Amino acid sequence: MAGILLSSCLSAVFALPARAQNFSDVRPSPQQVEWQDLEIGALIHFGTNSFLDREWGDGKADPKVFNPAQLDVDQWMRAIQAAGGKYVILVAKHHDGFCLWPSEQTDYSVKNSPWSKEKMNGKGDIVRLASDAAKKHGLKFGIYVSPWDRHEPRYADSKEYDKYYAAQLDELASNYGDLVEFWLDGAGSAGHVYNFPKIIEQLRMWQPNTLVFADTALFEYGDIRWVGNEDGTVPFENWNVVDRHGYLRWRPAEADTPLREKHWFWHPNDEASLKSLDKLVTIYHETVGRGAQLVLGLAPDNRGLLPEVDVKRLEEFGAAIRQRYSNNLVPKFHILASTASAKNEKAALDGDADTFWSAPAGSHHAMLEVNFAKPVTFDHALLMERLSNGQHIQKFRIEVWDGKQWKPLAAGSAIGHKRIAAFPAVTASRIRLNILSSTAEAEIREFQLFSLSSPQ
Ligand code: FUL
Repeated sequence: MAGILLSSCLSAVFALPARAQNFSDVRPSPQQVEWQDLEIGALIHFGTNSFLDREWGDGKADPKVFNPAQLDVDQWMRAIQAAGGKYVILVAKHHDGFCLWPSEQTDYSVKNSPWSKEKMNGKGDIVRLASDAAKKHGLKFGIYVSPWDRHEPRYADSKEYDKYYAAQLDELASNYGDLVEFWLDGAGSAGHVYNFPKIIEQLRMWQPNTLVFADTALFEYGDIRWVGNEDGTVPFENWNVVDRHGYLRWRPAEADTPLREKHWFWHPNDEASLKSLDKLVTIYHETVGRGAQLVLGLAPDNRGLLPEVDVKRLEEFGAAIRQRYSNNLVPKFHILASTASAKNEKAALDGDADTFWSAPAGSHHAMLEVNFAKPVTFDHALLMERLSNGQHIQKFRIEVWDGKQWKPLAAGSAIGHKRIAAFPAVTASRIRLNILSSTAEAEIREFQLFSLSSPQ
């Protein structure tokens, strides 16, 4: 009997971790918290495809075609910065298998290009140039290394290819400084078995802080998930915790979309596909404004430069976002009371995302009110939830006092890292965030209001 009791107690204890997993208890790692604050990144595609008017190389292109005459990685980084980007991911190897660094594992790389031989004294290394330039411009640096490889003969043998891939990753992870993100692309990999846990072990040895991006179907234990489309939109309420076969994990969404419609690599005479400024602003609202990361695909041309029209569009985009969200009406007009609770609330109303307001301990419902001395007109609200303790808010409304009652302006379920709500302009002196339901006490970093149609 005692034996039976003991074994049933033991099995209960051992079963605990699986049963204890609960959405609201799952928290981000410090690296994920930091990464979510970056908000905008860039993904750079450059390789033999850029010289051959191709999107997906077949792995047979001669390295001799890779010969940019005016390569200027500083120009790439300046444009990313101007767009408001905080990190850059370089496609070190795309599906064609051509490596932008002189890998010792293959001859299919820049080392056999005229660019390296003639212009770089045989030492050409685009990963080195780009990672140095990123650092110089204050951008975090990451890499995309395509698992699918259409050149490498070992691809036909999963085990041998895993060794090849791990050795390449070893080179990249140990030679180019801190990597913010390691992007595993899922295209073309269907049916192929990769030993990703082993590969990631290798990465972690050099890079304990790198976040792994992968489609949930490709790699179960990724730190960042694909948003599910390349249109630059989050078409759902955005929760950071996802369930993968009964295993819950904090896995924020990254929405990647190219600056030119449908094209990740540069193509000649393709200017018409450049996304308009309006489209990019909409994309920002539908990604960053829905709590996801936005990654814009940029394509240097066959000179090795981002086309001037692309640079101009990136500058316009960055300026438009800065201009839209630079005039937060809350700290400008909110009347600060001197009570202790008002001081706590101030942390969400001060325009400083590093401070936060906590609802009373143990609460599942709370309000945060803004009071203006005289009525103010606004048409957008920006909310940021503090996520270090998990994503807790599950239902909210933004409401205004019309003199008699509270009227809803906007409503939703998830707030997450950021939530931007647009509504018809309204003029009011009392506005509140009504947190109708939260799994634990809500924590708000920012509650901001803007008038985008008519500046105040
Ligand atoms: C896709 C790839 O097939 C595209 O070529 C591009 O690299 C994009 C970012 O991911 O899966």
